[in-house]
Amino acid sequence: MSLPIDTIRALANEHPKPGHLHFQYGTAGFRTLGVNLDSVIFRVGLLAGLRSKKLDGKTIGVMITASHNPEDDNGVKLVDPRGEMLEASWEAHATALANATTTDTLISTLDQLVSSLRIDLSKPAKVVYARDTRPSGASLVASLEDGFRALNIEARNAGITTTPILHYLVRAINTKETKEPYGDDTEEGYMQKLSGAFKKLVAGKPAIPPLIIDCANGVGTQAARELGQYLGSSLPLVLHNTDTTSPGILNHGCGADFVKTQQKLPPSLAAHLRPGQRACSLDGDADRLMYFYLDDRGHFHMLDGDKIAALVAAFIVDLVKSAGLEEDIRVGIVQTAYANGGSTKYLSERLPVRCVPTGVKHLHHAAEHYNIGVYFEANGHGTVLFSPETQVKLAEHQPSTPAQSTALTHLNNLVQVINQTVGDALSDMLLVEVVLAHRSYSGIEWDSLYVDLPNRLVKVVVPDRAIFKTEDAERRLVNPPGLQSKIDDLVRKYESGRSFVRPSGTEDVVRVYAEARVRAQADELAFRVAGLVYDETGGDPAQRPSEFL
Ligand code: 16G
Ligand code: MG
Repeated sequence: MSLPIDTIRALANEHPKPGHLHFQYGTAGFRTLGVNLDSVIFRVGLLAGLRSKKLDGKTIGVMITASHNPEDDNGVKLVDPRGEMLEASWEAHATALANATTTDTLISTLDQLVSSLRIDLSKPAKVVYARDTRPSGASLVASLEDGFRALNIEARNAGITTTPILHYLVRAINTKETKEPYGDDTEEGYMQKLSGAFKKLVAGKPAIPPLIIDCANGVGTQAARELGQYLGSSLPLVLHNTDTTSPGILNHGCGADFVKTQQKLPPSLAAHLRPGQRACSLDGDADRLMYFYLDDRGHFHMLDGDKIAALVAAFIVDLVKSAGLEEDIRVGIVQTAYANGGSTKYLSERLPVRCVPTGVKHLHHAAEHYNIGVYFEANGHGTVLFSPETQVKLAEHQPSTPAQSTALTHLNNLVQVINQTVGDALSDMLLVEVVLAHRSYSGIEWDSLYVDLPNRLVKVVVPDRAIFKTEDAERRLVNPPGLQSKIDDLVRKYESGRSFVRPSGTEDVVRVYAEARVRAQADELAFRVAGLVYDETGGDPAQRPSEFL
């Protein structure tokens, strides 16, 4: 069987590539201004079909979203059959297809992929797709559907939903009628699975006070609303920033990325949050989560991905011990260089910690090496993976005491409450609430598990970020030559100083991170390292990054 060239040609001609643009499938898939994405999304439709055929007709996911980015941006990513990120080797195929300049080159690129990857075109192709609430979403979905039409793909529209729900659906569809069904392959199935496990986990605990959720004016709004109905009084949710139709407000002055980068309360919550009350922010596609609270003096305290990891990992370690499975189940944690030094110290005293490069795919794969792998990025993206063998062990283990039995039941319910396909703000939120309920912690006790080292993140605009090459999980620069030793010399001057430099995978900038014992020192170190980076690339002295500009 060969490619339906005529159909592809006719449809491809309706989605021409803008001549001047280059597209790159990066850590977050393709991402740029929504108005520039028509051809890319059409071609992603084609690629999803090839990927499905290559995997013997398994269902592939396509999510149209630009997460925490501004409203005018959009993007697209592919989801592999178990609900995980697209296999890395296919990122290059996606990039090649997206950059084919004409319909003819697109068709020849497709042909090459089919033969080099030995794709059997007679296999069926199945896809499930969704989008977030961005205004450009509807027309991009139409482009995607043209891509599906071109390859005669069986496509299921999951409508407007969160990224993690789409990942859930992919896994649920592909595990239907297998030995390890992930859940009913509907949004209701997701809601039931998570809320059902949550209710069992908090049964018998004192009533949980209401939790405020900042929905970032994004797609998390409707999912949180629905989840709230399933949860009922087991977890009262109070939703804010729920306007998904007014222009310009998605992720604007709110959402998980705002909280993390500004390290402050979304102004829209100021009138609603009482001292001590727990609140959390989702990002624009609800795969990141930030908790926070105000203390008695009204000071803002952020509980980020590192704090979530510390809370959750310590809880799971304790449950594994209580279940009598300490010798059988190895719990480990995966972080990136952005993890606060305070968290790494706290965690390494309790369990094995690994550091990997930024990006969910790196964390996810590293976490798969543990029996139970907890991974979180400081920005609030993360989840917990239970290996297939561990899940069997937990399901079949015979406890010898009532205490062991209780701990085992909790672990089995955690397997259900956690969305293991990808970081999921709503699932992570339930997980956090479970631990807080079990530990009888408020935000204050949780926050005091360890003290964050003051830190600062600075962006440096450089002519060519591609010259920045890193090693050791992005903690050291190997290029430009000599720059790392200058950074080392600076860092040594600061108590508990740490700093690293890496090119962003999503923006045309180089990022500088620094932390130190006290705030002023962390700021100073960050700006001095940023200055070194800037000088190295020969920028205009007037534009040199400075705290004081
Ligand atoms: C993307 C990644 C996120 C990472 C961020 C880093 C996924 C799904 N998302 O949002 O994990 O933290 O990029 O951005 O992998 P940066 O490279 O611009 O710093
Ligand atoms: Mg996101």
